[in-house]
Amino acid sequence: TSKFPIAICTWGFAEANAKAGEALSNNSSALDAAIEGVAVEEENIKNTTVGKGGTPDRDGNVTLDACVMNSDGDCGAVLCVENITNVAALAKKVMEDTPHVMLAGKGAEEFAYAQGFKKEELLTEASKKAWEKWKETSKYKPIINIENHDTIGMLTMDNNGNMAGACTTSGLGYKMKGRIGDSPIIGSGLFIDNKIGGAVATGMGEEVVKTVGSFLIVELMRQGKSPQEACEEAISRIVSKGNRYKDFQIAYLAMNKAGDIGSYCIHKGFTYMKYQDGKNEQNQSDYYNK
Ligand code: SD4
Repeated sequence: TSKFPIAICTWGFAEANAKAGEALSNNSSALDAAIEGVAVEEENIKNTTVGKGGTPDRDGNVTLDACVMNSDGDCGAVLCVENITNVAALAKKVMEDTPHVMLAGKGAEEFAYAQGFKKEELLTEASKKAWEKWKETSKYKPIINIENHDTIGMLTMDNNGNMAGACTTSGLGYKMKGRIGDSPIIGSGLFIDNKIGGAVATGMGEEVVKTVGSFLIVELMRQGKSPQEACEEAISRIVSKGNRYKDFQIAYLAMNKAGDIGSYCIHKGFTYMKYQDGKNEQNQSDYYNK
């Protein structure tokens, strides 16, 4: 049995993870496999936290955030983009075809059309109905594990042991217009150092950004912590700030250069997928609030 390739991703996105794993087995680069994998959820209209079918902001606009990072340490991101489904692929275009790392809003959208991406309506009938229902009360309270929490973050290791990753989301449901979360922020929603390992985050993005969670995990692994220990330390930075963590969920998933995997979250319920040796399995994460 060979250790590589490996694909892991947040939540029970079996099809997305299998897609990445199979691409890796067919010698795809780590980054292309991750982008192909997450595209399954970007295109899945039943996933109301990623891509097409994503929950809109409070004004009814579906705005997407995504980033990618490759094994050379190059990265790209798009923030608050409308009308484009495959925003992780778009983030790769920013990385490869512009002198920049991030493009936001209309600029990102125009760049997408110039690159041949299709203009699409991202608000589905179902998410429009749910938004109209939400407007009756307009209460904004993030719900742990459900509704607000199905972002896909993926880490891949190819046949040569090189790592990459992608993170893509529609962000928190009914967020303020223009709000950006952790998912497109390199070092927060995603970070890869091909010498050390990588990490991805899902959950209440504001808290991940405040603690630069994914970068923190990779740096802790650099200092000798296992992926599991590093994820636990990153969660501890958040929960040690006081009781507010009771109202939100954050989950981290990490992999080191040896292919060891760790995950930790605040509240029970986070799962992740692992593809290795041709097998695609769902795993439960350990959690803090017992
Ligand atoms: C955000 N981290 O925008 C994302 C939300 C998320 O599943 O993970 N949803 O803050």
